[in-house]
Amino acid sequence: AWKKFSAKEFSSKEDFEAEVVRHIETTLARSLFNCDEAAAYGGTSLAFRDRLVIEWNKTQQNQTFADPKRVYYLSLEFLMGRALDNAMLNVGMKDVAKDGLSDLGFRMEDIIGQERDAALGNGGLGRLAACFLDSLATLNYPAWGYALRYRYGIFKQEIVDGYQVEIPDYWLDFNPWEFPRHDVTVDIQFYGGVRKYMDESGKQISVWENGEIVTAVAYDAPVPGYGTKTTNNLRLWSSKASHGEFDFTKFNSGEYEASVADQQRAETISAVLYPNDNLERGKELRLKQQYFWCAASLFDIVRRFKKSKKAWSEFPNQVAIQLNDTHPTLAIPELLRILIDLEGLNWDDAWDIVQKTFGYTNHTVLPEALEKWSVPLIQHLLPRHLQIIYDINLQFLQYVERSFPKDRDMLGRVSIIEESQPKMVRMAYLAVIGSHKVNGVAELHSDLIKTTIFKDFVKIYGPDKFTNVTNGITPRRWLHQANPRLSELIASKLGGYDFLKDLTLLHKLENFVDDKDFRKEFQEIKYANKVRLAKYIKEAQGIPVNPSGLFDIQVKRMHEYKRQQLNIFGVIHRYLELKDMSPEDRKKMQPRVSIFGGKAAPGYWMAKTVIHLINQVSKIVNADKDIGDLLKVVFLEDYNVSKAEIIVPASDISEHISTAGTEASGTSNMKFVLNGGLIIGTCDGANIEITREVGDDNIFLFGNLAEDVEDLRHGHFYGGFEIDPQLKRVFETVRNGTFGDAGQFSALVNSIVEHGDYYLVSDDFKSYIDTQKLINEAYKQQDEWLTKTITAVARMGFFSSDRCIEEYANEIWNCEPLPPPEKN
Ligand code: 26W
Repeated sequence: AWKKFSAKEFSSKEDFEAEVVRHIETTLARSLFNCDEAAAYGGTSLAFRDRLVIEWNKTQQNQTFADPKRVYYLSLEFLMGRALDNAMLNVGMKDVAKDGLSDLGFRMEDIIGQERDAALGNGGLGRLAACFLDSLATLNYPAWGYALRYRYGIFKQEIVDGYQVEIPDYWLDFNPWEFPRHDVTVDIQFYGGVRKYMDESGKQISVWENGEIVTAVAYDAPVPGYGTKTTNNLRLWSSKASHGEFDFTKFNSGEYEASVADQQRAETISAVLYPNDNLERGKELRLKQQYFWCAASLFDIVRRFKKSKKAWSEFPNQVAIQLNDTHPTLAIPELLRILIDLEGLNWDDAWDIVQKTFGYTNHTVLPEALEKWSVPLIQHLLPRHLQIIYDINLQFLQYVERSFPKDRDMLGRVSIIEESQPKMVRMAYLAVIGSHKVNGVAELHSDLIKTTIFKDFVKIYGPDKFTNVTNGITPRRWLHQANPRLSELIASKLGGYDFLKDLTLLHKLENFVDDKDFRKEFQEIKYANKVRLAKYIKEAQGIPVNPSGLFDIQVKRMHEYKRQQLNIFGVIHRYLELKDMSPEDRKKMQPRVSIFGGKAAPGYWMAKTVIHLINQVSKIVNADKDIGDLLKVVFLEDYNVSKAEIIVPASDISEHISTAGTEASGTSNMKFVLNGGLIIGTCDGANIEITREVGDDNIFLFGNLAEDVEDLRHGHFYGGFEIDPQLKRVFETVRNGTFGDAGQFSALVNSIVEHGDYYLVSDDFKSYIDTQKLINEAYKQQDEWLTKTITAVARMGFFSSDRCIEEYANEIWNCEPLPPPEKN
């Protein structure tokens, strides 16, 4: 009889050590004599992975048996970061492992630090998807994530002479967290044509044929929940040449190179993550990626549904599919194609199923980010889908015409097809029409989509189709893992770690705002986290910073709408002010460290110019003997998830200063406050709800409101505009070459003074620097400051992604958790 592998926790550190050694010597085939940190990381990961895999198998078995409604989260991006620390948290026994590693001569942090980030995403949208997977598993929802297995994740950023340089991120050399499923494959078709004919009963049949086939191979990664055995699945598709396609005639006739070239072309589909954030460029390969992933995922979902032998009308009771932005919108026509062309359903039944199955989340209102694909491109690549999209549009427009016979422009406005040259398919409209619910990601954003981009659709479908689900973050990674000492302190006061599963319990911390010991320790932890970041800055960037200064941090993708330019102009203003002062006056000033980090899309010249300016300012200011510790400027290279885990707990003030109405939610704002930092921000995205929760004494808001943005922009063109004299002085300094490269930096200034200042930098500058002054003064009152930060932490419970997932489950997916059986 088989002895069942026991998944129980390591019984002792000796037990753990033996497992690590066994994996190093056998699984990794390495000699213990040259066991380095990389090998120790490998052995440790494999030892924990064994435990994870057992629960993963059981969870999947249990879900197959119970066959509940499942959630499928379709996202082109999952910014997972590192897996080992999270696996240890969820399996338990990290302490045992720490002791064991120490016996073997290693430090836990070093071993954790060996892992490369799984960086399959650009920014907010991808990290949100990763937080959602964590919450779904923790709350026992039967849920799968589907994405692409990119060979290259988001590029690695290097700063060379102050400029961003992109290095490929080949992350798959050694990845113990993925399992290739060479037996789980799907053949995906591209190009070809559509043949139509009548069958015996006179029904019109469409056959998509003679295309090119590429095979999708599944790679699975376990997603463990916290405090539960539930371990869900993230399935990533990799592309390879199909066996049928691999040209054996070429192969045999000596055209070996040509046949390998075909193979490489197929593999190109899943080769690289597109590094654009909020910018749509209409590239054919990107559309191929989208279809390849949607078609493979839907085939998989339908295959799983068919095993249960239920009627098709049951499909929406078994399957909820969430579209993470419009990137997976082709799943809508693809499901229709499967139901109608392959399964023989009629249009009305198929359409009913599709609408009930899909939900769509919008993450941006920036016009340049709204996806549109040219009709000729879709015609060429996906001829049958184009027909289906036209059929959807026809049905929809007929309905609109019946409902609004008097509004003559309505049809043109809401048509899925934009009548441009060439014609374009508006993916967001297709997503709205094909889904039963559409949500924004923070209250303001959800209101904005109803009054701007989807205004007509609110008239057509009524307001109930549109809803809000304010984003959240997982407290496991963003409190416990990133800030273990704070987590431990909170646990000591609250009587355990229940708050990691119910973040609203943090409110009890308000009872301790006046507790001297608690305050002292809270403050010490912040300081220790700043020391840790200062050490990292010294190692990585060679800049010495004083941890007692005010740490002012802005880390996020580089984009004009996020306004890193406003921040650096504010820094320059401060520099000029300090230079003007007498040495005595300077002594009264609050020392500051301005820290920036973030990647610019490789083709985004203006964002790269801002990076360059920050680095130039850093060079000049940091070397200025008059200034010393009063101002240090740092650009941290290659900002990513694992660096965020060091940066976030170390902030005093973080900047969330987008032009009002442009940042859909923001999620790092939540991370910073949860870790005892305050924020300076505009009335935008989730900043507004953070203010509601923490109270307006505990946040620094400034700037114009979203409702005034349009008029202000208009005024820039027609009324002309006044530039604040202090900002003018900053501009002159930038233009006269104080920070080098006067030519390039002039273009940045000109985007404001000559080209309309679209992002309202000049309108918000005064209120921004005034607010920064308030912050300097407030920070000097260390006691009050501490009260603010503790109070804010206590009031952040709402922003857990667990709350967020419960809202999706109840309002959109209509699905229930499936807790693991008591005994297994
Ligand atoms: C097609 C090009 C493209 C690529 C990425 C368009 C749009 C995107 C994303 C939707 C951009 C993004 O990450 N949006 C962010 O989503 C976060 C999670 O909801 C929000 O917190 C951010 O405010 C929003 O910018």
